[in-house]
Amino acid sequence: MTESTFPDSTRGPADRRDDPGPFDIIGDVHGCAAELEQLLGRLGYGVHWSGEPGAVRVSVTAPAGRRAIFVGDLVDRGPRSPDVLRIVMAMVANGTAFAVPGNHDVKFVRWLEGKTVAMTHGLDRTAAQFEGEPKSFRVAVRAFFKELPIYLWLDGGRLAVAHAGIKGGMLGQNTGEVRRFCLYGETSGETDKFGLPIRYHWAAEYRGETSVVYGHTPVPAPGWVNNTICVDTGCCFGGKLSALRWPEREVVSVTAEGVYTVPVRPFGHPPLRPGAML
Ligand SMILES: [Mn+2]
Repeated sequence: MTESTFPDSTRGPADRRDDPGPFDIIGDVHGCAAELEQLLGRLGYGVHWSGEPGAVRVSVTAPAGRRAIFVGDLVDRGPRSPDVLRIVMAMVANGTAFAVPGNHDVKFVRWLEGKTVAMTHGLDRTAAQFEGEPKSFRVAVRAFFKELPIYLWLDGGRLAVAHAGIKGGMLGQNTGEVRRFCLYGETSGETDKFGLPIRYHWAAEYRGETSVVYGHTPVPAPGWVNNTICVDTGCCFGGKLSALRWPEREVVSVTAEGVYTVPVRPFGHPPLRPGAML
């Protein structure tokens, strides 16, 4: 995915430091609707489908006082991106969830807008799944993503959520550099032998007091690195879909029902940035 796909597709940050939660922060869903329903159930949410094929509706209830937060990358690679969007859009609309965009979501929106994008990294599957969807749904999906904040800052400043992470000094800012980091993390601008962008392990250098919860890089299991935790456990690759409960700091995971996309790069944090100061 090239960074040229990042323009003005999302809003600035959402300063919700006055909101203490509690929250259930959910990693990259990537079209895995069955696992999302299962995870939401484990967390105490109720997902209720109604309507006919072609006019499906969903409503979601939350456990008392709790809200979900999606770290982005709702689409691509998995079998049911439209249903994932239906669930998350219903939750954001009724106040039971917040969400931030991922790099896949931004690229998908550009495809929805008819712009020229490479049909790679699972976007081809999402496009095929949208063939049967009405224009009204496409319009609603685009509007949904356009309204999302680039990152969330929560709970008295103790918690931040961004798709690929955020560095301490970036909190409160909304520059192009910050927005690019939130979507893509620390990259070198080059691609590796798998054709994927080279990433660096920014979290290893993190020294901030704000806990940062992010996704983007599939890891075998969520674990704290300094004051950060990655909750992308590669569900679409046959791994798990995971949530971090905040402030409890408990991880809840469900196992993928299948391998929807064969991973080309092994799970795990990327290498340190050359010259990283630890
Ligand atoms: Mn992802």
